[in-house]
Amino acid sequence: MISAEPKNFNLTEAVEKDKQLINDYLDKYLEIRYPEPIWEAMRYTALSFGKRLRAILTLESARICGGNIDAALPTACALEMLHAQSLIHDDLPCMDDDDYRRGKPSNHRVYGEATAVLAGDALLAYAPQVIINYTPESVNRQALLQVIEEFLKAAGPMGIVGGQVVDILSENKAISKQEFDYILAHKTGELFKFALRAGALISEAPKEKLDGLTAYGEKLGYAFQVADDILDVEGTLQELGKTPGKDSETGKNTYISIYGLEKSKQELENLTRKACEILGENDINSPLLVGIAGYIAGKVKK
Ligand code: GRG
Repeated sequence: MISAEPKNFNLTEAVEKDKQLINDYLDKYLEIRYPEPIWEAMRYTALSFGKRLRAILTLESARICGGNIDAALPTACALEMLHAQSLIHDDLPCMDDDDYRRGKPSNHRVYGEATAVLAGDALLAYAPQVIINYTPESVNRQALLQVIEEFLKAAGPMGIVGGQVVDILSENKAISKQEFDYILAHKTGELFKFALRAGALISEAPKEKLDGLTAYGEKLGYAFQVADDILDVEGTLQELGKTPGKDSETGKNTYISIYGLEKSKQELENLTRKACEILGENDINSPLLVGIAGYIAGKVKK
C-alpha cells in the first residue's frame, strides 16, 4: 500500500493546476500558422484530453530541485508534443491500427493517413524548437544542451522507436525476459525517465538527486506499462479512450501474456511501492510523486 497524502496536500488540485498551465502553454506554442491544415492536425491530438502525466512530472522534478516552473515549461510541453506524436503514429493502420484515442477518433480517422504521418513528424521536429526558442536565457546552456540530447535520444532508435521496433518484431513470438524488459523500458519507460531527468537537469540538481529521480522514473514507467497491459484486458473504450483488447488481437507480448493477470497486479503494487521507497531513500519529499505512483497503482481493479 502507498502511504496516504499529507493532510494539507490535495493531489487532484495539484494535478489540475499543473495541467491547466501545461494546456495553456501548449495552446500558445501550437498557435495556428501557415500552412493551417498541419497545425490543426497537430493541435487535434496534442491539445485533446490527455492526463499530461509526463509534463507534470517534469514540472514537479524542477520544483523538487529548486528550479522555477517557467524554466521547465517549454521542455514539459515539448515532451507532450513528442508523446502526442507517438500516439498519432501508434494508431496508424500500419502500427496498432486504432480508430480511437483520448476518447475521440484517432488523428488519421479525421485528417487521413498522409496528414497524420506529417502531423506526427511535425510535432517531433517542432518540439526541440520549442525547447530552444522558449526556454529562458537564465537556464544554463550546457544543461539545456544535455536536455535536448536526452530528448532526442528518448525519441529515437535508443528510445521509443527502439522499443516499438522490438515490440513489433516480437508479435506472436515467445521472447526472453531481457527482450521484454527492453520493450517496456524503451517504448514507455524512456519518456517517464526523461520527464524526471529534464526537470532536474534544467534546475542544475546535484547528481544524487538526479539519480534518485531517474530511478523513480524508471520504476514508474515500467509500472505505467504494466497498468496499461492490465487495462487493455480489463478496461472499456470509455475508460481507456482507445479500443481495449488490442494486445491479444495483435499477438503482443504483455506483462499479462507472460506472467498472468494476478502476478501482473502484484507486480504493479511492488513497482509503485518501490518507486516511493526510492524517493524516501533519496530524501525526495514530494507528495505529488507519491500521489502519481498511487494513482497508477489504483488505475486497475484489485
Ligand atoms: C517516431 C518518435 C517516434 C515514435 C514512433 C509509435 C511509436 C514509435 C511508439 C509508440 C509508443 C507508445 C504509443 C507507447 C504506449 C505508451 C502509452 C501506454 C501511452 C498512453 O499514455 P497516457 O495514458 O496517455 O499517459 P494520455 O492520453 O493520458 O496522454
